[in-house]
Amino acid sequence: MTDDQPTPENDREMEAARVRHLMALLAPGTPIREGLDRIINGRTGGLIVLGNGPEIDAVSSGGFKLDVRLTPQALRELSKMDGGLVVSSDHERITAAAVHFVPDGSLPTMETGTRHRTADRISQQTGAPVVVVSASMSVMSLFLDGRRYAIERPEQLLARANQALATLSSYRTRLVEEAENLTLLEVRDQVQVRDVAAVAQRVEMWRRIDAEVLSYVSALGVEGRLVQLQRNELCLGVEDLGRLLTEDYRPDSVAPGGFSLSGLQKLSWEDLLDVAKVAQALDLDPAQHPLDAAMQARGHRQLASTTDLSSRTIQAVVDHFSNLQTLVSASTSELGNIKGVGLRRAREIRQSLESVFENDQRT
Ligand code: 3AT
Ligand code: 3AT
Ligand code: MN
Repeated sequence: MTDDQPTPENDREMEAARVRHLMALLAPGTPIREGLDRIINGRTGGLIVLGNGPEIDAVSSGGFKLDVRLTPQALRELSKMDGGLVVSSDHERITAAAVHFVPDGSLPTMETGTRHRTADRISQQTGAPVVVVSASMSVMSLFLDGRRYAIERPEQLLARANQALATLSSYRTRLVEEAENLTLLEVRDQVQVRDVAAVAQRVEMWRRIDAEVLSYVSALGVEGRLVQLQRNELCLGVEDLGRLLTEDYRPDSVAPGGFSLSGLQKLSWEDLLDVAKVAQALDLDPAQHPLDAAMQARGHRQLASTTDLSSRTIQAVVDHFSNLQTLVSASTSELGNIKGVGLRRAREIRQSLESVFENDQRT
């Protein structure tokens, strides 16, 4: 199965990506959001079609054509009239006001109020996103392709972002523990498929929560700065860890590009918790690579985490040895003879690997 096939999951993902993008365009700090907040604070309502063009004209009747810059003030004042607004696709201009929209009344909608029913149908009929500010409920919604999404207030979003950050932090702790455990097993040459899959699993779990945090950050706009800063702290090293893991353990039988953590993105949460399914999603065929089969690291991760060698030099060192065990037992002069290493770096490599291995003997 290729990634660009139009499966229901892909459709949902594309839709989710579009909603995230729109939520960022409607985030605090943008003129349109400031206008929407003014409408709410003034206890009036609004119906705003995001995007203009012939499809929108076809469902518009009455109102006034105009072409004014979209400012928070203009949005609020023009929304005081009955009817709705049309804004340009780039959210820069208001192109019509006091429009009575007449979308196809046979399109299904679960909404009750006329403003919300109309917004839902405009979006279904034209594909344009439509924002509604409810006068009676003081809430904002985004209608897109037959669905309604709440545009949440920053304090609601912040509460959930902070929860997600706490989860991200505990997942990070757990991931670091799994990676340390893997180091221990590498030193003892006792790594099995299940141990590698366990780290991959933790990286993917972390990534999912991180994606959630990022969607809050973009929906929070200017209010999301502190969440963003905390998130940045919690992502240090994780992406590298995922990459190093695949460089260390991709079996020679699996083509480059296979054994990729992105394969785990397709797993449901339930399947992700099952290491056997994780191993399979990493292209490790259970007949050839059962969970208790031994694996050996090439040494990318240890070299990257204990030395400051460039990735090119690390690659040269790794290419020279068949795995971490032989690398560790190599002499300084053998290391030094590798192209791009030299004696000084060879000593550095020896020292850092020795310290990893000695740590094990002390514990
Ligand atoms: P007011 O003078 O404000 O009472 P209006 O003609 O300006 O009347 P509005 O657009 O303010 O009308 O709409 C007021 C309410 O009328 C909103 C909605 O509950 C109801 N309404 C409007 N159009 C319809 C319709 N086609 N079918 C059912 N109810 C409608
Ligand atoms: P509220 O939650 O009351 O704001 P609603 O969905 O209950 O929204 P209403 O029937 O109360 O909607 O109508 C409120 C206003 O919505 C009336 C009118 O200014 C605007 N509106 C309703 N239908 C349309 C339409 N077809 N085109 C443009 N504006 C409309
Ligand atoms: Mn109403």
